Amino acid sequence: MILDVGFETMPREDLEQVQMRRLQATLERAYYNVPFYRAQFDKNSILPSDIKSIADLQKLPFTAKQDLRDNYPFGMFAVPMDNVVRIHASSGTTGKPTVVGYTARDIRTWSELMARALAAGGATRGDIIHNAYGYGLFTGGLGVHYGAEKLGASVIPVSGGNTKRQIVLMKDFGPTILTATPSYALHLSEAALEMGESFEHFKFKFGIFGAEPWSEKMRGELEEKLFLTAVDIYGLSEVMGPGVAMECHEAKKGLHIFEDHFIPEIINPDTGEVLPYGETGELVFTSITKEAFPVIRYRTRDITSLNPEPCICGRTHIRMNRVSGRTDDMLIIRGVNVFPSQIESVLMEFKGIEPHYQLIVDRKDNLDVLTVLVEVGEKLFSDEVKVLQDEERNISKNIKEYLGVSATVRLVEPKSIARSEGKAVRVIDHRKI
Ligand code: DLL
Repeated sequence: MILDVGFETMPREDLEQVQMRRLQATLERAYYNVPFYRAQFDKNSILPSDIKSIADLQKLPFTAKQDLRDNYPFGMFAVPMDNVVRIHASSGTTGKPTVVGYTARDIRTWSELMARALAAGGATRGDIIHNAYGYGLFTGGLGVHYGAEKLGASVIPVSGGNTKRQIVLMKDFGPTILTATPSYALHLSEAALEMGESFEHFKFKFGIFGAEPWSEKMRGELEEKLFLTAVDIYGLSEVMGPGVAMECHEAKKGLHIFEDHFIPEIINPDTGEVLPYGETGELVFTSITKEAFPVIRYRTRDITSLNPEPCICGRTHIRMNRVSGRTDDMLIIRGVNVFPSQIESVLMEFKGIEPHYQLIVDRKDNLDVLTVLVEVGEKLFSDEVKVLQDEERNISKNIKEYLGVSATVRLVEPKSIARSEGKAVRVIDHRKI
């Protein structure tokens, strides 16, 4: 269902006018209220009024995560703290967290966008949403929560963890929409089976999965194991939280970016050059309605491409393809670039393999060594050692063939790789330790 027909199906010429008006207001707000942005403009001898078209955005420098860190905790806020009603933070793997703030109006905007996103993913006001994204500083739990209430659906604020209780609630309350990271969703299906239950007997229709990269193969796996339609939701704290972009369940082919609030660009991550539609690179966002925490040309580090083709759902907003990884998740193994999601795609080709894996990288005798640990299902595990060894060799061969990198594959016991209740940890890189 299209919740906001006016904006979501707006002809692109009109949309561009809306964007331009909102962009101008954002640039003014940033320039006059955030010393960092003012310095950036001044350094380039630009005034907000010099930006007269969307293309002019390219005259402005990028904003990077480090800039947010340098202004920790509240230095990037464009309103006085009196007007900030909510703070979130994303922890990241190194250093201080990135802190973001919202005014009351920002929270309303976010709730509306999340309501739109849930509707695009198949939710209606008649649905019961089992929200297993973590509540707290992470934007997932509260983002979905406010959107669900705005939509008028019933939300179960279960958060991540306490997995057995989640299964009991699913059985008793009969929720129809599951919101969780894809890795936690798989873990839930496993836990249900262990408890003698099955998602087959639950009432879920749609699963709205995001917050970490997942492959098309993983979609198949989730749909099969959870008996629902799986759709992709994208967002990041710096730009707002979940609900920056959302896949429509009608097409399930890329995520519509809510362009009346965010302007996307794709750049070459090495040179900063803006790339045309269809080319893969780093996603960059400019927010055009946020009050407390505007971002101008923010480098997300997420790798994707933009698809301007019209969509069968009727939305006119451009689609971004599934995020294949982050520039900082990319492993360089003996000079070859590898994303965990590419390994995932190879693994998922094999029958009897479970979608639980971990990549261990180390350096031996000055050479990078990649070991792929992957769980096998009970059935394959009970086979003879030789069968398992053959399978390890076959997977390794395919990784070499498709990705050009040598990897030692080790099939490990069912359930031996740690499960996450939020974002899965796919890579352990001992070279960095
Ligand atoms: O993960 C917001 C979110 C919550 C999105 C719930 C979707 C659902 P952060 O913790 O700031 O915010 O992490 C943002 O997670 O830059 C991506 O690298 C990754 N990410 C988020 N959604 C997807 C997705 C939330 N659908 C970072 N596919 C982003 C791939 C995703 N990666």
